Amino acid sequence: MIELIQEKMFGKGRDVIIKEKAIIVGLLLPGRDEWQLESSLRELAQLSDTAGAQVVFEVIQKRSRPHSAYYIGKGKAEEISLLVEELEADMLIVDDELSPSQTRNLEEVLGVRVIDRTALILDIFARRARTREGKLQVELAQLNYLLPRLTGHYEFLSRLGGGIGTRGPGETKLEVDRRTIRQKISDLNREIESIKKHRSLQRRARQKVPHPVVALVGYTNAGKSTLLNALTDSSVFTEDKLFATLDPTTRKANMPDNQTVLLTDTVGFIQKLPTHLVAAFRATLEEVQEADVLMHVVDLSHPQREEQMEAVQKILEDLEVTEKPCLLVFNKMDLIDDPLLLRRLKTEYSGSVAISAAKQKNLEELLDQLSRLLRTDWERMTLAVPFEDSRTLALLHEKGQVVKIIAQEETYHVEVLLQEKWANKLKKYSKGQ
Ligand SMILES: Nc1nc2c(ncn2[C@@H]2O[C@H](COP(=O)(O)OP(=O)(O)OP(=O)(O)O)[C@@H](O)[C@H]2O)c(=O)[nH]1
Ligand SMILES: [Mg+2]
Repeated sequence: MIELIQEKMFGKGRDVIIKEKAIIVGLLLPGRDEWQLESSLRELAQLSDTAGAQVVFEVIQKRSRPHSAYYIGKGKAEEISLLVEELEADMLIVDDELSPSQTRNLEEVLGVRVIDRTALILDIFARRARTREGKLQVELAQLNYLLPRLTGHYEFLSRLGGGIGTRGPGETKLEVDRRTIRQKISDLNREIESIKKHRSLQRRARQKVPHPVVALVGYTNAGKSTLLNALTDSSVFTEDKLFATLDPTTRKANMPDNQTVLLTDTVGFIQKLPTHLVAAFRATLEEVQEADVLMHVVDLSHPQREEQMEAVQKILEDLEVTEKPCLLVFNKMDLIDDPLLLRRLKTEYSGSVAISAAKQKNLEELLDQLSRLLRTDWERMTLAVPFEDSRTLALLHEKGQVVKIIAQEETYHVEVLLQEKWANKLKKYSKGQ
């Protein structure tokens, strides 16, 4: 029976290294069609795989709303408990966030760990955090998630041993004592706050040479880091797994018109992104809020492309950045053999570009579109500044991007890119005025 199911779900002959076996479960609620649920569960299976669990069975239950005590119905929970025994599963993974009591009740019926979507994502983040800031942010999110779930739950978990849901960032195990956790949360908040200040100083230093900042945003696995690498000749870590990138990276890129921009790669978004995580990652996501232009990278080949775009849009709204100019980039076009689709998207989303970051296709068109967007923000002008007016010249260097200076007849003719505010202030120097 087990072999049969595994074969059905993963195909024959797949190399199965079983670390932990998981059963996944989702609810078919009114207003949600089966296909949406299926795709959400497929993503949950992918997340489970990234966290090191193998999905051995998938359960769907149709309900009008989640059961307040068990999420699924009690009868269903008992059915699953038989499955757990038969398949020797180590845990149940649930496609939504559970209340502390739902988790506890389910664990009592099943006798194995119950992990919800939030805990699973937090676990992946805990494994992947590399920088000090990333680790602090993940730990804060984990502790905030754990705090209301402590009563009895953790003693139960410790009885069941470690594994997914019990790991902290790095090699540490999560702290489980309530008082220590409260103290830790306030320490972490303080430390993150101080890192945040340091970041904003860094950002200000960066702005002394005010290159426009372009932030890459998009659903996890869309190809943001691959695109950053392609455009800047760097080698940021990329992987065909969810959440390869956690910490923002900024690199310089040269535009066709010799303008320099700063490209920032950020953490990928996902549907039902845990609120604890968004809150904890505020500092990192500020990179997005500080950007002049956004590039929204979409995996063109993904069957849930539209839903993923919507999920990203929602998070951008939460971050209050929808007013920023945004270039829509359809990536992985090499996987698409449908010229009609490309044409349709081009009409539907005017100004969008289709590229392949991995195959470096259509990158020139992307850069052209990007320059166009940047130009709406940065005005290119040529100013005539008298030799003796060294203050204005200094101001141009400080606030603008000086492209070229020619000294002629006691005047500097300065070709410069300026943001609107400064362009207006310095208009009087404009040649031809
Ligand atoms: N076929 C194809 N694969 C691509 C392309 N761009 C990226 N990929 C692959 O897609 C996977 C994800 O790429 P990443 O660049 O890590 O994606 P990301 O958006 O940075 O993902 P996270 O950091 O996890 O949010 C990798 O396996 C890449 O090799 C492309 O243009 N074509
Ligand atoms: Mg990445």
